[in-house]
Amino acid sequence: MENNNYNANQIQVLEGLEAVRKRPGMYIGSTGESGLNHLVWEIVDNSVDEALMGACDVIEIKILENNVISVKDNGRGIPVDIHPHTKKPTVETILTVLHAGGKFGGGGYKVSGGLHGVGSSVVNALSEFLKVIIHINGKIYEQTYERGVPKTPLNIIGETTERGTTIIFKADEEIFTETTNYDYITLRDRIKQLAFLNKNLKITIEDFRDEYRKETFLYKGGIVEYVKFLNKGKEPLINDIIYIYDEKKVKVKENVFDDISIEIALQYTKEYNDKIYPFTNNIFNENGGTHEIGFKSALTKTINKFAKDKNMIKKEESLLTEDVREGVTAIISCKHSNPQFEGQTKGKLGNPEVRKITDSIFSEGLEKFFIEHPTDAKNIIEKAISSAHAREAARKARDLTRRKSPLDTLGFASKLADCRTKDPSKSELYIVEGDSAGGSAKSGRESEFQAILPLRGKVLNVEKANLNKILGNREIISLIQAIGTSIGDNFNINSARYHKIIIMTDADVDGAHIRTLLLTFFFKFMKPLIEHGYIYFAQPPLFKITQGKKMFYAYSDSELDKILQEISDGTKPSLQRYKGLGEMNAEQLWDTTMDPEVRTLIKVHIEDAYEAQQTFERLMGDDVEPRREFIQQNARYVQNLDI
Ligand code: 1YM
Repeated sequence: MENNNYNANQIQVLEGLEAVRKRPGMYIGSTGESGLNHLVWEIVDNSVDEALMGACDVIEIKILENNVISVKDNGRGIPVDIHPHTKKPTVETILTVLHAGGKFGGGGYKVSGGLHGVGSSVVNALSEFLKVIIHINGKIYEQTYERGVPKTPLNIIGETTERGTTIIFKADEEIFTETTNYDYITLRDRIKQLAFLNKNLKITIEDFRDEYRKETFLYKGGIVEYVKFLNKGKEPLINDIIYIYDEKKVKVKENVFDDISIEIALQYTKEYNDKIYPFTNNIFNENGGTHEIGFKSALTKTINKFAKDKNMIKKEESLLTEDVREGVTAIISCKHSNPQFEGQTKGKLGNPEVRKITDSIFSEGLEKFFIEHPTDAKNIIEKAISSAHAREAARKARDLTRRKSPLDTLGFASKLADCRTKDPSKSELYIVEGDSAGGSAKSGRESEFQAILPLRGKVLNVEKANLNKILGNREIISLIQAIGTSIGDNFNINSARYHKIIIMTDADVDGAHIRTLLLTFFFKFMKPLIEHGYIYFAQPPLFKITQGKKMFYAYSDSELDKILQEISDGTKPSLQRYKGLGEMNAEQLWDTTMDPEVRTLIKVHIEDAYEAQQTFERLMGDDVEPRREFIQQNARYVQNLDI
């Protein structure tokens, strides 16, 4: 009877191991490098689980010669007593029977992270050899296996005062045909992450292959230090790293409870993107899940509540989740005794109860932080408000560019006089300062391929504009509509309606200012237009010289001198200085500035636009001095332009 049982078990074990060796991918995902690394994590996870129970605080990982891996912990040691069901030592059962891990664990707070929760027996089955050494109850036990099959009984090889488990194994080249070579950096990075996620756990990694190296990771601050590490080199918006921890027991049925803990660390930086990293039982959930949803809803709710209480936003307004997330770096670490994942890779946590638990733990903690740190709270809320404004402005601009008709619900018509050709490579758009010059340009143009968009200079000029305001400016909106590429992330160069966009402004301070604003706008929102060389400056003349029936135009002072000299004999010429484009009639504007046969266009390069952007930022700052400088410089600018 005993004997039959033994044989029956033995057959089951062999069948189990054979199944793993036949279809390793089912158990470790692949037999490539990721599967190879997986072997290490299956073993390390058991040590980390022991640390989670508070029974271990040091894990040593070694990559030995020939890519042999050794993992050692100072936990309780895998039990060596005879298992009642298999009649063999528990450790041998753990290492030879599939799915034995949890079942034999005897309950308690056990959270396990392995890909399919299959653990050590899979590693054993896929190893050319494996040795387990256990220090327990004053004795050292040892057993070796080959391809999952025990080669020795569990022997006592000495005495000890220590406790813990060591597993040494070599991945089987019959299985891992691609490579059995471990990449130090890959293993090191995950080990570092594990150390961040488990505060006070010391993990070392040593490489004994070619060049010896060793690194030790121990973070007393845990995920607080993780956030600090992720924000290195970024300017913080608040100095503190907010830290919140709590745990809950959730009744599943009579006498059965799930243990759930939620640990969150976050900090705001002055960046615009967010980095929210959710984990469950030390596994990164790339597709988020219920813990992340709970976190985001609590963040949004708490910030809105505080902003309203402090009258920073109106009662009927609210900040959206994307507003409050701007610049946040957060680690959400959930530990759950019975996690339910969606998708094979554990990419998404599914447990529904976790959403509410995370929401309530985080809301409560964040509100407490806000009350204790009102200045930080104010800075965070202000950042979210400015993000909301930028979003709103960008949305408006996008909506407008999507509308087909120039006359729309906004109740204003674009003043664009379009050209007839629909071929962008032949089309030109003149952006003209002022309605009167716009009128001349419209009459003087070659309407087959030249389009005119008059801008009311004053509107732009008085606009002490931050860019949000610029985007709300109807002149700018007309411009976006006319060009057709949309802006920012939605920009598409292929839908540009003109391959020449020509800025035609007066050669004075106002003109220079408008040009600066336009370039800044293109630089910030339609940069590729500049990079493709689609943006130009028109070059209107500064002087008209008339002598009898003859007419000359001078585009600079030196050119004027030259012309005056050339015509010096004869009747005295009359000289007109153009103060603005508006002083030219349609014919003159065509002859001097718009006729492709004679005009000169200045192509704008990205450095010009960058310069304009810098100028713009200086001008819009609080400092008066740069504005004075700008005005002074522009006396010269007018002349520089003509060179
Ligand atoms: C280098 C790998 O496996 N350590 C490890 C594993 C176990 C324990 C301690 C342990 C767990 C429990 C009780 C329990 C495991 N034991 C089992 C089983 N390091 C490594 N350290 N006593 C010791 O979970 O109750 C499975 S894993 F099932 F035998 F208890």
